[in-house]
Amino acid sequence: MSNAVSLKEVYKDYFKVGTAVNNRCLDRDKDIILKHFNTVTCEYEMKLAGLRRPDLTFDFANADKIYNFANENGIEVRGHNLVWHQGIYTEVLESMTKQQLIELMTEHMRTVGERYKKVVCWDVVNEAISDDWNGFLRDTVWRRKLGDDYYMTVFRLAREIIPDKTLVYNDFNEYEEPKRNNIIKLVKQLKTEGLIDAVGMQCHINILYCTADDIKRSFEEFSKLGLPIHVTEIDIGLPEMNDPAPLSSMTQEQREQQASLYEALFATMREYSSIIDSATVWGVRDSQSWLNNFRFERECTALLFDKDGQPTEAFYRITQF
Ligand code: 9MR
Repeated sequence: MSNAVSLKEVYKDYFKVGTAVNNRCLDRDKDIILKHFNTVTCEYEMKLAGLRRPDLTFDFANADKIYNFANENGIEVRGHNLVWHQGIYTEVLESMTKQQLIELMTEHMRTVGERYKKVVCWDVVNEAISDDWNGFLRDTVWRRKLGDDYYMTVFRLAREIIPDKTLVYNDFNEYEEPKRNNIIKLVKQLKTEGLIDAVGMQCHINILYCTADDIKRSFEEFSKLGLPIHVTEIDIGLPEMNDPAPLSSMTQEQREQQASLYEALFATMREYSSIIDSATVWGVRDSQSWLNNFRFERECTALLFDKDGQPTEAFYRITQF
């Protein structure tokens, strides 16, 4: 392993630093995780379909493995997630009545609350806001069954069943103004009933769509909510998502832009560190990233460690300031 400085050490006076882990990377990347991160999020294993079989019976094996690894090593676990339009068995949920769905969620929250006592927070509702800027909510099975205020219902349940957890609303493309305004609208509604404790800004950004100014503006606007911020899923994609260009065609200029944007993101987070709980990168090394399989297969570089587990240019930029 390289003798690079430890990320969590560098950031110890600012915020916790995290990574998304899964069962496949846990053994391979153990040393990197232990050296650099003090919080982890399960990439899949704590989602509804990660915790349950298609007949909805529980299978805790995968989530337990990560939870136990984290506990044995004094690493915090973020709970991700309770209600989302993916990571579920849509057809099974679609066949249920409203009452059955509420019972399922009640049982689900009670079970994960009791089993994963040391999980500090839960992304209670994930990605409820529509990607259509003129709309408000995304169409999901939860919304169809529980109604347009389903996120209020779900947060009320969570407050009652897992009262000791930090309850988070988590969403992406928060750097786009129209989407951000909708996220803020939803968070304010939750706040009126005291149902939310923190906001999750995912931070999946891309050099083509997001500038340092956009980043700064989003932290400024979210800071006005008066809630702590969890930066939950950082990665900075290089190429156009719809362009199947191979990695080798990326220009030096684009790589430089990526490193600069990482630098700007972490500088902005340091500036807002009084309200930032944690900054989590969405994966340990590049070969793990969901971006490798998003829309088509392509080797991506978006994280802080490359496919060989070596620190990237972005890593050096965010640790030298
Ligand atoms: O990175 C995750 C990938 O491995 C899973 O297959 C996928 C579906 O469960 O979810 C990915 O993570 C998503 C996260 O849970 C929520 N925000 C968007 C992330 C990237 O799709």
